Amino acid sequence: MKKLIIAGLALASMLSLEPVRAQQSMPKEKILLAHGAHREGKRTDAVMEKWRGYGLGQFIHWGLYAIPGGEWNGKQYNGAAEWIRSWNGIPNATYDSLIYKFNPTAFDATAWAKSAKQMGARYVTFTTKHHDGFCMWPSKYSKYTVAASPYKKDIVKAVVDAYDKEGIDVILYFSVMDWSHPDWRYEIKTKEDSVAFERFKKFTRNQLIELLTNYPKAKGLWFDGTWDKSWVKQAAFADDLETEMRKLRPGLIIGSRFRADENGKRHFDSNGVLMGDYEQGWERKIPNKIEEVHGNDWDCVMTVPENQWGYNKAWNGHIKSANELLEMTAKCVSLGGNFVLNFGPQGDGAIRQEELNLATKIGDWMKLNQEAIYNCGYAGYEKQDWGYFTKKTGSDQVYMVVFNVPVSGALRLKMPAKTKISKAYMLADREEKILPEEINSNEYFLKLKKKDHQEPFVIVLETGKNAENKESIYEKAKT
Ligand code: FHN
Repeated sequence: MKKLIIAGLALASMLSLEPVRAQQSMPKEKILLAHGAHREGKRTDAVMEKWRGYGLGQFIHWGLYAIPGGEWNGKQYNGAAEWIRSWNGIPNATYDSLIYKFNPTAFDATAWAKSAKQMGARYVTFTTKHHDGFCMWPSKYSKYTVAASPYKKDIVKAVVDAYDKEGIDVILYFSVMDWSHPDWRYEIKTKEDSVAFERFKKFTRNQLIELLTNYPKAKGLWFDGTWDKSWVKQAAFADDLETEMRKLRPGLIIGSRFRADENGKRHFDSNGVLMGDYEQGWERKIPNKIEEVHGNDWDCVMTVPENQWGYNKAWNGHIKSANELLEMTAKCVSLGGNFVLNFGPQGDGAIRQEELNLATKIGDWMKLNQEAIYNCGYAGYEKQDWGYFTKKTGSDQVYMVVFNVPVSGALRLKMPAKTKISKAYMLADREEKILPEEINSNEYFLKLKKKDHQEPFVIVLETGKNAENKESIYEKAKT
């Protein structure tokens, strides 16, 4: 009996020492699933290791919706510009005839890729087909593609080649929901719906295999439009298709939006385990604590205005500044995720000046400070008021990405127990050393030489083990 209790306690303490687990919320007993997650915990292969270290990415939403740019017959559509086809005022056929106007003479994939490179993006997610169903590649399974537009040329190929040339990995965005396909259904209510949806499933499979075959340089697929009942009920089909795609392209990266399990659970299966290689639920929101990401890989996709992905002429509401976006980048990296910033090129293919300016500003900062963003992740330190800690993967190098300097110019720093600062200096100027002043056990002030910083900056911390027992110097308050 005694032995049993000891074994139980040992197991319990082992469990509590374990890092945050992959599961979201574990049901009491494990449910047997035929189409649940294929793996628990993070992928450990080189492709995914690279993905994990990207830090910063670019999202591009480009399609026919960029031509009206959120405006139809002089009226402004209040939703996201790429959803304008769903607006009551517009007959579908009228929207679909935008294909005859699609001739983006200012489109220059190399210029896009160079701007992304300058910004510091290490991967790009590009819309091959958004909800309207228009294909940016000459798909042989659809007539609604670039091939039938005045432009004619394969845009996906141009993007993949140009970004690949700049050393930026490409992920292909694909909306399963397809508003213009006659066999698409939101829900399957009748025998006819069921027959039509079977055809739609085949069509979807064909297009995905076609994309993977045509663009072997692409590293992954970014799924969208997978929330409707019709698709959620296709657990077996989607599971088989995922297996087929992974077989065709070993190393392929697929997020948690692709398929549901047989109980209709999306992102996390009925046992609370992530389905896919990374959590894809962080859209226009960022977690606040490491516990919220459950030990999984994740990325956050973010718009510059509140909710506009495709080009919107109006560019209304709060427009995020470069510093706000950099703060989001640092926050994501500090919690082990990547930050992906969206761009919505115009109908003529040019990227609007406001977005180009943001990219330049972010890139200028990244040039000096990227060391704190690339191949970095959660440092294991308590969050502090001045900004975010990041840590170089596989080393003890810690970075303080500072956004708020107190009026005193002294940054308060709480280190984990028995960790000392052996050196602190500015990343942008390594000669600018900062002497840490110890103010309590594992607590320091870093007094900045300059208080009026206009831009965020990074301090590098070289840390070591604190062998001395300082408990006797700093007595804890008796309460
Ligand atoms: O409805 C889309 C939206 O237009 C946009 O593509 C975003 C990007 O993450 N995804 C969908 C909503 O989740």
